Amino acid sequence: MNKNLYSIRMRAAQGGPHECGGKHISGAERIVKEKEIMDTIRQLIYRAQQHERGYPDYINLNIEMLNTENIREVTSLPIYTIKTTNYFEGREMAKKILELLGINRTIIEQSFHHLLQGPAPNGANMRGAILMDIKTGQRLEPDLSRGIRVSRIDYKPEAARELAHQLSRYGLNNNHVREALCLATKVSLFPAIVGELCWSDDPSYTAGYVASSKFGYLRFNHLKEKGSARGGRIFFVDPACSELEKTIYRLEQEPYLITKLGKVNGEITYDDFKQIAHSALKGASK
Ligand code: PML
Ligand code: MG
Repeated sequence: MNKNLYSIRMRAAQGGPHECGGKHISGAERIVKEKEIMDTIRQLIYRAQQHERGYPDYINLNIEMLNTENIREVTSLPIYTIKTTNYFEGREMAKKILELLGINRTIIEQSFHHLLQGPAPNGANMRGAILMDIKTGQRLEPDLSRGIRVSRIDYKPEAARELAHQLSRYGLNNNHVREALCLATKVSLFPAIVGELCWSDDPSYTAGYVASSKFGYLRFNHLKEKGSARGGRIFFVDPACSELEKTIYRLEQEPYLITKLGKVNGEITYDDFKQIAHSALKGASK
């Protein structure tokens, strides 16, 4: 069993705390044993101070013992990289996949517009995710500056080691992929959320993904232009869900550990994806 596990969360900003208008620099988190706390804190602070988005003058660290009985052990989503040569192509494919998830094109265009313009009321990126009603496009997160911060997530050490090994085969063993897969896996397990769209806010990292329980974690090496600091996450919410408050609480508070890995695949074409989607949709209708 998981004995005495701790959630350690770091968020860093420039120009003061996020709550006082500081610009988000970086955020990361781990679930570790007591004896690993000090090393983990050092790694997270180092990460905050080395970030390409700037040097933080505010770093918040949170250390909390978890009730191990409440930790859910789950399997990560299967990963695929859909071949793209530029971000126009990547965005168009991502939009088509979101349509297959039952979201209409107008709402999808609105979601892209949010991430491209900076969705916080002051035009900045958000630290957390946008929640968007797929029928009306209405934003549902209680705080439009902060968004929903999915938290208390990590891999069990054996799963983390195996993932690093699998991702290395495709040159994908980096923090972005490992952490985004972990987050997207948790989010995909909530029936209220039909899918997620994300791309990085780090100027040098152009990749992003569409994730869902239906199709898995579908990455694109290009969803934005290099040099752009615009990025973030949108969770598409099924309006039939009557338990939004509970879902938000669980996304932020409930601890999840990935103990098993879904398949880590290499690059596929959009036509390959169509085959995968066809089988997934056929399976779901049985
Ligand atoms: C981020 O780290 O800012 C989000 C990364 C999204 C893409 C990760 C990937 O390459 O799969
Ligand atoms: Mg970032």
